[in-house]
Amino acid sequence: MKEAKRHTITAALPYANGPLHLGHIAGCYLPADIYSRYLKAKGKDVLFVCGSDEHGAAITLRAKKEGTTPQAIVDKNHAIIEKAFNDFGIEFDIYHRTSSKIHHETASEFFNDMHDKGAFIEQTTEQFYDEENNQFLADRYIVGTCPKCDSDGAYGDQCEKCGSTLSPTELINPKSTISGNVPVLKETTHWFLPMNDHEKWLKEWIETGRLDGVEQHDASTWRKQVIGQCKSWIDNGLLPRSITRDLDWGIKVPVEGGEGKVLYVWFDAPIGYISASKQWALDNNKNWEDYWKKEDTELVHFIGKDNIVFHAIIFPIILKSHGDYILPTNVPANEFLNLEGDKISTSRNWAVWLHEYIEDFPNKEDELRYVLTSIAPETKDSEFTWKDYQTRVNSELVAILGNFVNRTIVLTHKYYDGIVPSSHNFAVDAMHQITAGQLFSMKEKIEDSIENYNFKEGLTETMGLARLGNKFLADAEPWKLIKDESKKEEVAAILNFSLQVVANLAIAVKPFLPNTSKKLLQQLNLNILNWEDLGRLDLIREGHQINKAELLYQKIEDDAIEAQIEKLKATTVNQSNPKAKPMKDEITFDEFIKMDIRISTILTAEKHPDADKLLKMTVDTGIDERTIVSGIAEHYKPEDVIGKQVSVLINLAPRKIRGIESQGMILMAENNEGSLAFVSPEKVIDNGGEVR
Ligand code: B3M
Ligand code: ZN
Repeated sequence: MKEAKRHTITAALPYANGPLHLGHIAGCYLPADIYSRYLKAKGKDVLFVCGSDEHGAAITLRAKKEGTTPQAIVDKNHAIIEKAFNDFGIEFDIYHRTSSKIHHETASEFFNDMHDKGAFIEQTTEQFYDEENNQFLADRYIVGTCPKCDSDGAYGDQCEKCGSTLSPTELINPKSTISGNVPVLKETTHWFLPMNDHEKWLKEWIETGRLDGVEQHDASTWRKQVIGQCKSWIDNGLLPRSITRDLDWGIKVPVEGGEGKVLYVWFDAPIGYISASKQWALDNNKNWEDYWKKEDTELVHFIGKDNIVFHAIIFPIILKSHGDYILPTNVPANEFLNLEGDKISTSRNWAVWLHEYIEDFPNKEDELRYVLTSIAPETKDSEFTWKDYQTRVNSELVAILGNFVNRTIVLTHKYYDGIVPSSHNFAVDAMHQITAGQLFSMKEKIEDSIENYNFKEGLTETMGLARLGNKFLADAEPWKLIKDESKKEEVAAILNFSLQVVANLAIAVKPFLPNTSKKLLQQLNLNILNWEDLGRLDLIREGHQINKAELLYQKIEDDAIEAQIEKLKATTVNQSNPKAKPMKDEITFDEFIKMDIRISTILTAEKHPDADKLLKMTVDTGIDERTIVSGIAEHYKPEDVIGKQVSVLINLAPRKIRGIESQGMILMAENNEGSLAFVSPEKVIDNGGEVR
C-alpha cells in the first residue's frame, strides 16, 4: 500500500436524542480520537469530523414523548453532547450538525446527482398508515410481536430483544404507537437504492480489498467481525432499500413526487461527514474535495458494531453510485461495552453518562481514557465496572506511571536542584543498555499497534515503557548509591536516563493520554517533543533546568467508587429486583380484557417427538380439552406436570409449533436466572375459572 497523503477520519454521528454514555465513548469516539491525535503527532494532514445526527424517527418520537418539538429536542441535546465532547477532550476538527443549512443542501444535491444518474429505482409498495392521524407510519412508529422470538414491543425495523432486523409487515399484531390503533396498509411511492445491483463489486471489495482486481485497501487489516457481518449480508442477498420516508422531519425529497416525504435518516447522516468537511473547509480556507475525492486520501470510519452495514455496505454503495468519491480504507467497528454485569440501557438509565463523569471526577479525563482503552471492546464485548476503574487507576496509573515520573523529578531536584545531570554516556551499567534497547524497539511496536487499530495493544506497549522506567529506577536504587561518594557518576547516569524515559513517555502517551503528555512536558520544562524522536536517549540535555514535581494522578478512594455504584443502583432503587425488566407500554382495560385466561388442569404430557425443548400437553380448560405445545421441557419432566392446575391463555390464535398445532399458551413466570414456574392458583379452582 502506498502511503496516504491525507487522512479523513469520521466518528459516528450521535443521535441528538439523549446524552453520551461510556459505551459511546469506548465504542468509537475514543479510538477515533487516539488515531487522529497519533497521526497529527506524526505531522500528518488529518481531518477528524463528527456532528449530531438530528433527523429520523428517534427524534420525533422523543419530541412526542416529551411534549415538545423535534427542533427543541435536537437543540438541547446537540449542546449537551458538544459540551461533553469538548470537556472530555475529544478533539474533532469540527463538530457539526445535520439540521444545518449546508447539510440540507449537501444531502439534497447528493440525492439529486444520484437521481439524475439513475442510481435509484422508484417503487410503489403498501405501507402501514394510521387512519386516525392521517399519516404513514415509519418503522419506529409501529410495534408488535416479534415473528422471530415472540416477544412484544418489537419495532417495525428491529426487535431489541433478539436483535433481528425486521420489516413492519412481518410484525404480529402491529399497532401504531401514535394512536394505538391497528394500522391499515396503503400504497405509497418511494425511492430505493437497488443494493442488489451492487453485490458483485461489494463482495470483491469486502473480501479482497480490490475493485476490478485493483487493490484499494489491505483487506487483512479489516476486523474479522466487520468482514463477517458484511459477508453474511451479501451472502443472504441484498435487497433494494428504501431511502425515503413518509415523515415531516428531515430533508425534503428534492424531486417531483417527493412532497410530504423526507430522506431516510441513514441516507442523510453519513453525508453529514461530507457536509461537516465542507463547513470545516470554509472555516479554514481548505479544499474539502481533497479529503473526499482524492485517491491518496485515507478515509476511516470509526463506529460501533450496530452501524457496520451502514458504513461498510450502504454508504460505500452511495459513494460509488455517485461516482466522484473514494471508498473507506477501513471501518474499524468496536463491539459493545457492558456495565456492571449488564447491558447498558438508556431507557433503564443503566449507564454512566459522560457529562456526569466529568462533573463527578474533575480533571480525570485521562484516567477514563486509560481505563476505557485498556478494556476497549475491540474484538469482543467487554465490561466496565467501577471497581476495575479504581484498580486500574490506582495500581497502574498512580503506582507505575505516576510513581516513576514523580520519583524521577523529585530526585533530580533533591540531588541536582532540578538541573539535568550528565549521562556519563550511560556506560555505567549493563541495565542501561538493555533498557535502552527495549526503549528503542518501542516506537515501532506502538506505531504498528495504532496503525492496525489495536489501540488497547498500543496502550499496553506505552505502559510498558513506564513499567520499564519504574523497574529500572527501583532496581538501580539511586537513593542508596547517593550515600557512596564513589557512585556519584552512576547516580547521575541513572537519573539522566530516567529523565530521558520520562521525555519519551511524554511523546508516547500523547495520543492516549493528552493531558498527561502536557503535564510531563510542563514538568520537564520542554515546549514540544516530536513523535519521530521517540526512542532517543538525548531528548533532554545535561544542564537543562526542569520544573517542580506535580502529582500526575491521585488515588481513587473507595468512597468515590461506592458513591458511583450507589448512584447507578439508585436508578433502580424503588425496584426490589434490579434485574426486573422495565414496564411495557401502557394498555387500556379494553385491551386487557380481550385476553381470555382460564385455570386449566394438565391431563397428559409427553416430549415433542422432534424438539428437545418442547412438551406436548393436553389440558382441560373447563370448556374443552386441547393440545398445547410449550417450551418447558428443559425445566419439567412430563410426569412432573400432569395433574397441575395452571393458567392458560385460551383465545390466542392457534400456531403450529414444530408440526403440532398449539391451541393456547400456558402462562409461565420467569426467574432472574431464567428458571421457570407455573402461574397456578393458590387453592383449587374449577377448571375454566377466569383469571382477571
Ligand atoms: N446516529 C446511529 C447511532 O448513533 C447513528 C449513527 C450515524 S453515523 C452516520 O448508533
Ligand atoms: Zn425478537
